[in-house]
Amino acid sequence: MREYKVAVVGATGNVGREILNILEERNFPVGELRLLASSRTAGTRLPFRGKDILVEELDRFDFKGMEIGLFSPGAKVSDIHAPRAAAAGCVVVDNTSRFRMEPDVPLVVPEVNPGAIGEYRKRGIISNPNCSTIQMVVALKPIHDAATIKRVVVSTYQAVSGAGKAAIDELFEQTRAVFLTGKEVPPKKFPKEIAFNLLPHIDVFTENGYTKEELKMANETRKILDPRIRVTATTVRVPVFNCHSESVNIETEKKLTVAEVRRLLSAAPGVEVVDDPTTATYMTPREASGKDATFVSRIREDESVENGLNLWVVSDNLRKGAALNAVQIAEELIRNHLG
Ligand code: 3JN
Repeated sequence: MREYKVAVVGATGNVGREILNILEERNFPVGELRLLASSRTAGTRLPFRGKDILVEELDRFDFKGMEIGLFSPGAKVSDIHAPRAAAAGCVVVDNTSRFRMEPDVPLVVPEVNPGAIGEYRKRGIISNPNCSTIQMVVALKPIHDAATIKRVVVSTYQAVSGAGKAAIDELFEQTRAVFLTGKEVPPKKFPKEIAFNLLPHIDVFTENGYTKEELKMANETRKILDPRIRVTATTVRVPVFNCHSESVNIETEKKLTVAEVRRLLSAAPGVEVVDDPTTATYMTPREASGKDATFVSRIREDESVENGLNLWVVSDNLRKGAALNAVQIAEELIRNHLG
């Protein structure tokens, strides 16, 4: 089998490191691997297949000869370097929000809309959706295919790992300080204290009162699944280290029973149903961490409307929500497009 020249951009971040783990775990056909980051972290080394690989400076890197770029350096950096890589012939899979809503850039979740990948030829860029969107659409897709979803109301419970390494440290340090000394630690990464708390505030507020994270979920879901679906979101940061959870309320055109939903989801790619009310069986973020699946629990009919459903959806935001989805896109790309 042919091997590919792969660049990982933003290699030292939470998602970058997870991309390396997943390339190794899934035995992705990497011939040459180049790791790139800002001048702040360039010069460090990261392990891959038993070797320590030098992290090089992105600003000075020439993408010529590279075939696949897995980018998670932040939207501002992707804005500059993703088009530069694409112009050099390196197909970019970008984890940031920078290109997601551009009409000539495909926004892809391989279990949901793999056919969209072919559109990469227009700009040389494929966008990876926001983590909260990815796990939701994986669960919605089989329901939409069977019964046509009209409207979705979602509330999220998002782990601090989604906000980066400094955010993980902040939850840890604040929790320890409150527990050991009873003292408050002033917030740095988050707008208020996150330990023993909840913040209904992810990304920045916009003019209509929604945060950008909430608008991302609505707009991206429509682009990936169906522009006719109405979506409203409330996104909440919780003091959980890893894995996002979501309470998802759905209205469909056609009626589905709980048994039918369970059957559809059990057969769906990437989904694992963990749901048995008789034994109080459901998924939690601690148990989903490090796993690949999107877990669905608490499947119920919403009896307050005609055709309503409630789901509890949990997934590892650094894996399926970011790194794994990006590597799955790259797998699809080499299987059907790059040759
Ligand atoms: O906070 C989370 O749980 C997810 C964060 C996602 C995120 C954080 C900073 C910048 C994004 C994203 O993927 O939408 C971005 C961005 O690319 O805008």
